[in-house]
Amino acid sequence: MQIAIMGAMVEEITPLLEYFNHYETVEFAKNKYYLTSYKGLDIVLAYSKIGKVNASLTAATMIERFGAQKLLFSGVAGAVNPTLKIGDLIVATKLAQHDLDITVFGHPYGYVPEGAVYVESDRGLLALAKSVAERKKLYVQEGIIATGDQFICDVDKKEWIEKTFNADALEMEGASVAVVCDALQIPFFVLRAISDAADMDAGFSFDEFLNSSAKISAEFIIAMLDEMVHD
Ligand code: 3QA
Repeated sequence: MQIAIMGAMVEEITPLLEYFNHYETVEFAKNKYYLTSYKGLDIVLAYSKIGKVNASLTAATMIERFGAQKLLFSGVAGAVNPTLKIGDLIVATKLAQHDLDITVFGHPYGYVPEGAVYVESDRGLLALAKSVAERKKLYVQEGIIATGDQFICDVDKKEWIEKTFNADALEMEGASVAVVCDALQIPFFVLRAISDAADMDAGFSFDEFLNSSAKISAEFIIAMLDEMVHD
């Protein structure tokens, strides 16, 4: 089984690279892909660089060029749902692109013809996350993640995303990865630990908590890999 693990920023995959320790580096399309194996699982690891376009390229590359059969995204997110605090984990049940707008033609926000507003995560991976959370006595909230090519640091924008997509958290890559995986029929899921509340203080909060929250997410991914080894 070849498993892809991706983040957007180097900080989001550094805890995983440090954990795996030995890996081979392959360069492709102006990016680096790290190949390793963990307890018999073949792993391709990469950070895409920020945003939907970069994330799409990386997800497609991991699947088409490196043969990934499942994709796990690990990283940080801005909280929309006020129950989510710094360091809390959220796993996406479904994801939408909040910056996609052809509403003048009568379509809903986030929709393009032949697409869908929401792409759903793989149920098997969600179930796996749930059982790992129970075993580790960790709380992982399930919810809707909204994605767009903007760092949100404004309460009005955040509230618009909340009411338009019923979103619980927001970030800049998840939904694009979801579209790619859905099209290529690869089970995926997106896990994020909260780094900020997408408000006025988001920039400072993000800088302060990027590393610690990225680590919380990465550690949960490793616990999931440990569980995958057994099936
Ligand atoms: C944005 C990163 C991008 O990959 C999306 C973090 C956390 N809080 C967010 C928010 N709005 C949107 N997304 C997020 N990630 C950071 S850009 C800063 C780069 O600094 C999730 C995310 N409020 C690099 C140093 O110059």
